[in-house]
Formats: sequence, structure tokens, C-alpha cells
Amino acid sequence: MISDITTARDAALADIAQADSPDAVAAMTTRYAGKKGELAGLKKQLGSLESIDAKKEAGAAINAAMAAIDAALERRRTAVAADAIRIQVEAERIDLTEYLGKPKRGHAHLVTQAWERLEDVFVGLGFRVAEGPEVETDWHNFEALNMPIGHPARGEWDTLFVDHVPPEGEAGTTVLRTHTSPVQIRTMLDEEPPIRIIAPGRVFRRDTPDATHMPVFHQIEGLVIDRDISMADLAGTIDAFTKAFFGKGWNSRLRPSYFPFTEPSAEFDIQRPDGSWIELGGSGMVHPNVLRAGGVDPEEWSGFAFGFGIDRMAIMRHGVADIREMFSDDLRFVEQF
Ligand code: FA5
Repeated sequence: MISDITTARDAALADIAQADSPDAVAAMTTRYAGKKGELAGLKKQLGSLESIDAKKEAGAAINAAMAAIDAALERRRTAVAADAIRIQVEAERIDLTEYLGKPKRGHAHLVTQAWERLEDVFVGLGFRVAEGPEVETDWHNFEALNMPIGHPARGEWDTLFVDHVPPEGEAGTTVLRTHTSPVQIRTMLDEEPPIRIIAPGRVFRRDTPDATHMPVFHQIEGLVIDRDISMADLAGTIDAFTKAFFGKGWNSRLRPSYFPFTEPSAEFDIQRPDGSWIELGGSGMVHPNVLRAGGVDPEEWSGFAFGFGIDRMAIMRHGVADIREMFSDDLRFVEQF
């Protein structure tokens, strides 16, 4: 009988070790630990043994075998449950490393990048960003800027007229703004000095596209109005901007020039670290007539203004040979910046 018990126990333990799922463990529990199991059958046969000692010995052996089988079933149950969780976790795993590669995303266009950086630098110098409409009145674009109808300087700006007669105006008095300077007038009319604004924006001219001209391009205007503002403030501001925007090794200079809305007027140039000069834009002291048109008393206030082309500046900064490249959809160009 003892050898039957040992054989039954070993067979059960070997079988249990193979159970690889919760269902298999449950089936083996019924088969080996249940009342109808093999060892339970042997237990029933104890009564047929002759001696008390033999009964005791066989009973103890059956109990020990049952205990070993129970322990083995319990171990298997735990292991199979852990396996099931591991398999489920593995199946539901999300591979986050797939997001670690460099995603191919778009980025802001070179002109937008330059525009935003210009705003950052000027805001850092104490300027506020102002805006004006792209479709402008002749008055804001020319007349208030000291260019009455018939003024020869109007010819400098090949103007695109809008086929629209405003309720209070005449035909031919609505234009696509040829520069950002009308924002000077709008700001002066809107707020009291002191004024310190920049106005980046899109402007339009009847220019034929070539390496340095586009019919639609971008300018940034600057206007400062306060008491006792002089040409030295203009020069200092341009130089502070040049160093903040381009870097420490860059310098700036003013050269005498002419604009109807500034007096005196100056072109301003910036000098690369290699010593070469680049022409950037126009500037000057705001003309008294312009202050008056903006409702500002020239006896009390003075100011300076400047304006330059954002696209022109960006192509010079990055050594782009042709401004038209900036507006092509050639990704080989666009992706370089
Ligand atoms: C003006 O437009 C003046 N309003 C600038 C100004 C403002 C002077 C305040 C004084 C006080 P100008 O026409 O030179 O000036 O244009 C300024 C800049 O715009 C030029 O230096 C150039 O950088 C850019 N620009 C002019 N025409 C074009 C064009 N067709 N395409 C691209 N950039 C242009």
C-alpha cells in the first residue's frame, strides 16, 4: 500500500508540474485533491488493512502525500496566475520608444521666425507691438505722412489701389498700404504720448519681382514719441537693436537721406563682424507735420521713427541670393531654416 501511495503521489506531482493555465490547475485540483481522487480512493481502502500499525503508517503516508499535493497545487496556482498577468501586460504594452525618434514636424517660415524674433528683441527694449490695416486710406498712407496729393515722393511707392469707394471718400482713395508707416499715424491718433511701438506687417507695391524685390513683402516700423527725443536716441536705439538681434560683433551707422515724413532723415546700415556693411532701412526724426496730423503738438513732443524690410533683412542675414526663394514652395529651401 505504501508503494501505491508513493507512486500515486509522484504521478500527481509530475502531472501538476505540467499545469500551465488556471483551468488546468483547477482540473488537477479536482483530480488529485478532491474526494474522488486517487489518494481518496486509497484512503477508503485503509479499513481493509489488517494491523493497526499498518493502518497508521498508511494513513500518515496518505496525509503527507495529500499535503504535498495541496502545496504543489497552491504553488502552481500562484505561478500560473502570475504568468497570466505577465502575458496580459505584455499583450497590452505600448512601445513608447517609437515616439523617441526625431519626429518630422513643420516649422515656422523664415520670415515668420524673423518677425517673431524682431518682436522679442524690441519688446525687450521696451517697445509695444501695434497693428494697422493692410487696406489703408490714401490719407493715412500718404497725406498724413506729409505727402499731399501731387507730392512727387508718392511716385517712390508704386501703389496698388483698391477698386472701392468708401462712404466718406472718393474713388482712388483706398490703397494697399505701401509701407508700415501709416501705423505711426493710427497710433498717435489712438493714444497719448509717450509712445514706444513697433509695427510689423505685410505691405504691397507694384514692384516687379526680382532678386531684391517682391510685390508683397514685410516691414517693421518703429515709433518713439516723448519729450526731448533727439537723433542720438535714434542712433542709440538702432545700435542696441543691432547688437541684441544680430550679436555683439555687429555695429550700426546712420547716413543722411530723405523721406517726406522725417526731418532730418537717415538710412541706417549695419556692419557684419567681417567689416562689410548692409543697408537695412530708413529712419529719422518725425516731421512736425506728421506729429500734427497725428494730433501731437510738435512744440511739446518730438520723436523718431524707423522702418525696414523683414524679408530683405532675413535674406541678408542668411546669405540667400534671391528674395524670391523665400516665397517658393521648394522644401529643399524652406527646410534649411
Ligand atoms: C519706407 O517704406 C519707409 N516707410 C521707411 C521709413 C520708416 C523711413 C520710418 C523713415 C521713417 P523704403 O521704401 O525705403 O522706406 O522701404 C524700406 C525697406 O523696405 C527697404 O529698405 C527694403 O528693405 C524694403 N523693401 C522696399 N521695397 C521692397 C520690395 N519690393 N521687396 C522687398 N523689400 C522691400
